[in-house]
Amino acid sequence: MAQIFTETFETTPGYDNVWSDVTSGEGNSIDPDYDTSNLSSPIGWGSECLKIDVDVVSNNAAVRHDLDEDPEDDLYIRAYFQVDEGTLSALATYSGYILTIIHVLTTGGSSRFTIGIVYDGANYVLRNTYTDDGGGNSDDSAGAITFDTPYYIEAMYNYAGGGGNSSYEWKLNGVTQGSDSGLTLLTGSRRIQLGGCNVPGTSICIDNVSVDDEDWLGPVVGRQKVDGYSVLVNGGLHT
Ligand SMILES: [Ca+2]
Ligand SMILES: [Ca+2]
Repeated sequence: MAQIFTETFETTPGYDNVWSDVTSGEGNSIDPDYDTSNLSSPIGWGSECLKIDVDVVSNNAAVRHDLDEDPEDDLYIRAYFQVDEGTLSALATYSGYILTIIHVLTTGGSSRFTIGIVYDGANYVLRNTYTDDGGGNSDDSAGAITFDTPYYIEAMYNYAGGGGNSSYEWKLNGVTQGSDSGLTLLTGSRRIQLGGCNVPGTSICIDNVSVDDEDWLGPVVGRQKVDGYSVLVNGGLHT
């Protein structure tokens, strides 16, 4: 195999075929048809993206996809995101709280890694938290995030058995921000969630999510027609 799925949030092939909403209670919203003309859009955002608004932190607001097969030993994921000025202001108010963008879990719901935006007291940065079965680890991106600007995140989580041979790496706009090896894991990745509910008054727009089991996806570099559908061309090995 190679590319497992791509989600562009356009009308075809259909959000409901890929994602289920993870919500509880009222006060938050999930819009898989958000009009990208409201945004500063990079190449390939098309006319619609996912927008998740959070006002009530006690209620979930995320979307979830379970991979069809057994847990993936090698998972590569790429997602674009952008936030508005009000969201960054809210993050500053709740300094240290994370606005989740990507969260990958095991079949049993244990966290593999989470990447989100946090205000560290000086800058808005990405915070990455990942686990091996001996405990948790985290690091922050080197660069500051600003509003109304599209970025893309990539992460690789490799399960190589339980002997301490597993590894992890994550990137922002194609530049490695952190990596680790020698991880002891009990299983691979299975569940993918976008968004998360930690900070009231925030919203995040996400688009062009691709998952692969062989190699980095890289950036979106264009579109092409396949079987009558317009699909993304990714800059990595698998296009
Ligand atoms: Ca849509
Ligand atoms: Ca789109």
